[in-house]
Amino acid sequence: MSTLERKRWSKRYGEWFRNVLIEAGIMDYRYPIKGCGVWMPYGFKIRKNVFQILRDLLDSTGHSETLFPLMIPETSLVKESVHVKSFEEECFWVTKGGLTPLKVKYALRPTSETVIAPMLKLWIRSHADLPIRLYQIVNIFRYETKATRPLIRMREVASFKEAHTSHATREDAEAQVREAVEVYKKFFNAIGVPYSISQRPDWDKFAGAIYTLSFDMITPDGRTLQIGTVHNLGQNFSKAFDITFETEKGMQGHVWQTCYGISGRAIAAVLSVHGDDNGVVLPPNVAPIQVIVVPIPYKKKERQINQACESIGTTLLQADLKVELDLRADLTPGSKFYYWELRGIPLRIEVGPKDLENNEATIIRRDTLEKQTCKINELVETVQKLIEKMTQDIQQRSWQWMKDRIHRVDSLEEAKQLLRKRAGIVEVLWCSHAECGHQLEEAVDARVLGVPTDTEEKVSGKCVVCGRRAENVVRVAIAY
Ligand code: 5CA
Ligand code: ZN
Repeated sequence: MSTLERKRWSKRYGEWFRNVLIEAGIMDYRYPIKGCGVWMPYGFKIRKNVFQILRDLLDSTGHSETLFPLMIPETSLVKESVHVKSFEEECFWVTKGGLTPLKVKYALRPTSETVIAPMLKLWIRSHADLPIRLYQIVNIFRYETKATRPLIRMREVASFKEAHTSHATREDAEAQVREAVEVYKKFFNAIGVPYSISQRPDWDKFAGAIYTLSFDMITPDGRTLQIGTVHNLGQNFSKAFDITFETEKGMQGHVWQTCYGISGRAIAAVLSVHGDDNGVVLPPNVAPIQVIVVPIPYKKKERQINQACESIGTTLLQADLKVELDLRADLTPGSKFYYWELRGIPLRIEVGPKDLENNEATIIRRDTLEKQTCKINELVETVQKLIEKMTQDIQQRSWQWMKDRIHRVDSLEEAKQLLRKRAGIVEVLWCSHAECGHQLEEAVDARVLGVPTDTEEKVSGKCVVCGRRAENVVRVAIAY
């Protein structure tokens, strides 16, 4: 993809994203409730692949999948005082059973700390029961008041992976936070999505957490999107719900907890970072179909060409590739190309009369649109190599793209200019006082993402706001 194409497409990113979701058969957002979308068959397959990668990573690191109820009695939700303050306004409330008003109303889960806590209280007796690492992939509901956007800001977040862990010590919970960050890094690397990791400022952490680490990506229009968060909950919920255990020394203690979540935004991220004017570009491990075979019909040779395509399909299938044939007779090859490019299929194989004659096939990469011919007997090897190369190239390109959009500046004016141009993430030095953080947000008309935790840097210099000695680098961006 040329940078020119990237530029045009990124200028109208919001519109591009909305259109591509429907046109490529991923999500239909026209459901008659705001903030609810329909996963269409093709989109659902992408969703399944993406979440399978996450499931495998969690399953292999000591997490167990569970399923808790959707509804939370108000009496549970109110127990943690900070949590409820933030979430009560964001909940959808069930107030009636049939026509009968409920004595205690139920919230549809906006997240599940207060669903899981009363059960942990019953399950945890002693240090031998710890750690407990649970996760579930469910829908959650949030009455979002900011502009809703498909996948990015839903009111029914139909794809929400939440993990909840409990530990015997503060140190164990700390270690779990680091482990969760590693899991998320592996996940985003696997789907080729670049990220920065920052510790959110205190005024923007998860309600009920001690601190929040956030994964943020840069969207094609130069804003940022929070694509995953890891929270250290300390003992806030365990004290509110009285989740105690007998320690090794025979004392009673409250458990230490963490939680971390990833939503359909991760899918928005995959679709967004790799896409272009022709549609989405799917990394081969996420694509429901990796290779689409399209015959180029030629008079009197139709049957032979179709047969050659079928034989290619069988060969690739035997090599464990996800391959399909497009033998639709009512469509021209051109409209088939358009159709599959829009859907982001990594490789297209064409067989025309000339290919047939030379015992060859033509292969086109979706990401670069480069064409090459290949002898039929070398096809499997070539396709496998291309898939590997494309996986690496996609990842490398998107990381480079992101790195080019992180800017270090030393004045508010420069920061403001860059952010106004939607140039990505801006880093400045900061004294770490909340006061200056708020002033910074106001001065540059953007959000503080937080202090980097993915780089190690000895900070020396002055706070960009007050001129006192700086303690940290801080990232600022126009966030979605
Ligand atoms: N209980 C914690 C960890 S599971 C929690 O709810 N954290 S959260 O509020 O930060 O949400 C986790 C992730 O879900 C966020 O990082 C964000 O990427 C995504 N998310 C949050 N709200 C929405 C929404 N309305 N639509 C789509 N994704 C969302
Ligand atoms: Zn300052």
